This record gives sequence, C-alpha cells and structure tokens, in this order.
Amino acid sequence: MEKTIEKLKNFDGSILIFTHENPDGDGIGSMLALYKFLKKKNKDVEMAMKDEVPYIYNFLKNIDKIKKLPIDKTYDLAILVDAAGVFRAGAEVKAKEFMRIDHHRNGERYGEWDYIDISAPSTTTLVTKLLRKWDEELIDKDIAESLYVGLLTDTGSFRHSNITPEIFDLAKFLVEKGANPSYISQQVFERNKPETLKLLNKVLSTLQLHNNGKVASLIVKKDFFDETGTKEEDTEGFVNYARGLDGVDVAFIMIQKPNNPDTWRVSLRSKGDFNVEKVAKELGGGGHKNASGCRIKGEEKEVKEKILNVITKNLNINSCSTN
Ligand SMILES: [Mn+2]
Repeated sequence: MEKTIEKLKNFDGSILIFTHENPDGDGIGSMLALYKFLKKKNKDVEMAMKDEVPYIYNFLKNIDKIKKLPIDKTYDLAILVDAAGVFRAGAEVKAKEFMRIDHHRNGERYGEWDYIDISAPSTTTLVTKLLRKWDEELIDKDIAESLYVGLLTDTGSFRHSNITPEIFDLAKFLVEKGANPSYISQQVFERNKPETLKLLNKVLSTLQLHNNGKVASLIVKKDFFDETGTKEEDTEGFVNYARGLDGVDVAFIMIQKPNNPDTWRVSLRSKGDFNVEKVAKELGGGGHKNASGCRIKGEEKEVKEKILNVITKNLNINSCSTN
C-alpha cells in the first residue's frame, strides 16, 4: 500500500481510473472515491467504463462524470479497480503504465505499486485503507458514501463469510465520515421498478432444486426482458433468492445475453464453506469464495448441465434432482 501511495503522490501525468464491464457497486464505488480524492489532490484524473451505470447507483456524487470506454487517448497512468486484469474492462484502454487495486485472486500484475489483497471482502475496503493512510482528512461525505456502497454490496450487506471485526471498523469509520447506512440501503435496494418485479416473477418460475436441495438454479431467458420491458442490469441480486432457500449451499443464475443469445452470463453464490470460485474457475471465470461468475456459450440445457456437473463434483455428493 505504501508503494501505491508513493506512486500516486509523486505522479503528475494524466490518470484514468477504470473498472470491469457489467460494473457493480464495488467497482463503481472504488472508482468514484479514488476520483474525488485524487481531484482534491489536484491530479489530472478521469474515470471510465464500458457499460452504463446501473440506476441503483445513480444517487452517488460524480456518477455523471464517468466516461464511456473505449476512449481515444493514451493516459500516462490507468488505474484498474476491482478486476483481475485490463482485459476485464471489455474495451481497449490505452495507457503508458497500469496500476491495479483489487481483491481478486491471481490476475495481472503491473508494478510494485499494485495494491492487491485477496483477503479483503471488497476493493472499497482497500481504497478506504489507502485513502485513510494517505490523508484521512480529505475523506468527505461523498467519498465515504461511495466507499460504503462497495462495502455494502460486495459483502452481500455484511452477510458473506469473510466479514471480520476490521470490516465493521471500516464501516464505522465511513459512517462517521458521513455515509448514512439507512439512506444508502434504500437507494441501492429499495428503488425497484414494477417491471423488475414482473421480471423476477418470471425468473422465479424457473427455480429448480438439485442435489437433494443443496443446489438451486434460476434462468433468465432473453425473451423475459422484452416481455417485461427490463434490461440485463435489472437481474442484479436475483440469484440471492435461490441462495436464500433453506438447505441450499450453492445457487446459480444463468442470464442469456440479449444481444448474444448463444452466451450465458452465470452468477454463482454459496453459503459458508462451499467455494464457488473453484467452480467458476473450472468454467473459465473467477471471483470469490461466496460469489463468482463466468460466461458460457451454448444451448440452455447443455450449459446448465455443465454447471451442475462441476458443482456436483465439488460438492462430492451424488446428483439427485428433486424437481
Ligand atoms: Mn469487488
């Protein structure tokens, strides 16, 4: 972390902060916090990502300043937050040097100034520590709010298994700096549109239990979006309905890409000790112990079988569909 601060402190070129495609609260929160802080330090800094901001994050300050990738400019330094490598941006990023601040296992390294800690439950945890160490006084309400959003969403509202006392210390710090937990939770989780519930209704009707009720699956077919007037981003959090079932250790949702129906985006979630990162990795993706993802090409049935086979192997029990 010291080398990260050192590098940024002395840097006076152009800086781009960017995150992964299909951005989440942790990527966006890390980006916004770092952006505002570096602005306060009079750095020449911009932010960009490939996709639109999911509307649940549109209350955050400076969200309108996020540019769209690709950008036809070569930055002196590009800081990748919350992703294992530049390839995760989903678009070209041009820079003379790169830096990575992240909590994903493995991935690319760009220099001694990278700040990677896979034990951190969120990248915003790392950004909080970094900014606190560098200049705690500069952390204002906007920065604290952005950081809190990433902490809240990446820990599944403080429910995942990697929550330690230190995480509550960081949360306490952010609340003291002005982040309002009740307001933020309402903004992120309680602004559903009726259309989203209609979509959820369709998705829940695809629920299936497998492996004696230890595994649950949900499917989002691309037609569901047209039928309900929703977008892919509206499926955010749906997988947790499957994970939340009593007796379920592993849940996954398969989302058919609206513009590329041959491709399925898969989100995997687990409770406790079951490691979905292993499953995702075997399927060509990655992530964390309790939350991971991957993309698979193919027909709905074969893709589902593929996922179930890998989960079953990792569960080390005999597959037995109960539904
Ligand atoms: Mn993250």
